[in-house]
Amino acid sequence: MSSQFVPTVYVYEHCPYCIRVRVFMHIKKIAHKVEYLIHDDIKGHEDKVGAKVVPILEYAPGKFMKESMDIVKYLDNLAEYGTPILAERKDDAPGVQFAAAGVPNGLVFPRLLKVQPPLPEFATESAALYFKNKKEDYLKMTFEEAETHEQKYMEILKRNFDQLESELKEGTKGVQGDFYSINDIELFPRLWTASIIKGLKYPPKVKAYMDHYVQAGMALYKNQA
Ligand SMILES: N[C@@H](CCC(=O)N[C@@H](CS)C(=O)NCC(=O)O)C(=O)O
Repeated sequence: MSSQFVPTVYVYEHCPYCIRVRVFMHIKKIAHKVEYLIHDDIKGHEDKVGAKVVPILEYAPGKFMKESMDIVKYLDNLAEYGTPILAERKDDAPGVQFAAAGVPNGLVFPRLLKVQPPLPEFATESAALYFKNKKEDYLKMTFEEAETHEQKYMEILKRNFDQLESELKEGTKGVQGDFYSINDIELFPRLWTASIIKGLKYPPKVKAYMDHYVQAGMALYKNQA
């Protein structure tokens, strides 16, 4: 990457894999631009990486790569951004389970189409409909039905938060200790995702952990539903 070139990350606002790349760029203080793709603009994705997927990193003019962890590792190992900051992933680190399945999708997906103003990737009605159809297939129920399970999903989320709270260390920036690791790149985006839920209360250690990344520059959802 030439020293004048500012990389661009193409994202959907709601995409946790995109937050992996974005939060990493904030903690490593890598100057970058964020561009939003419209969710059903299939060509806009495929022209760059041959697939309908985000995040996409433009790492040199007209040169693109996909896969969030590949992007993060590529950037972390690029000499022009200094020494690598991420420790290897540990299977037994705090938050591994939460990162895998902490936030029920049924709580999040319907809200993504309710926040106002609409998220940038859902700027058109067809983009929102594309998302709704795809995610209803995935959930095997309509968003309206998912909303009837709200209480059950909130109980699951609360249980998962309590578990995470019991695992987290006090006052360290990363889950492994006072340094960052791949585990943080996996965990923070899942917590970020939950921030769309209006009125959600986080346990204190979880909140302090999240605040660290927010202070580094990775803002949570501005609007909730
Ligand atoms: N393995 C990929 C997964 C990325 C991924 O699943 N991205 C979702 C958005 S969160 C996506 O682009 N889905 C395409 C679609 O929904 O049409 C990565 O880590 O980058």
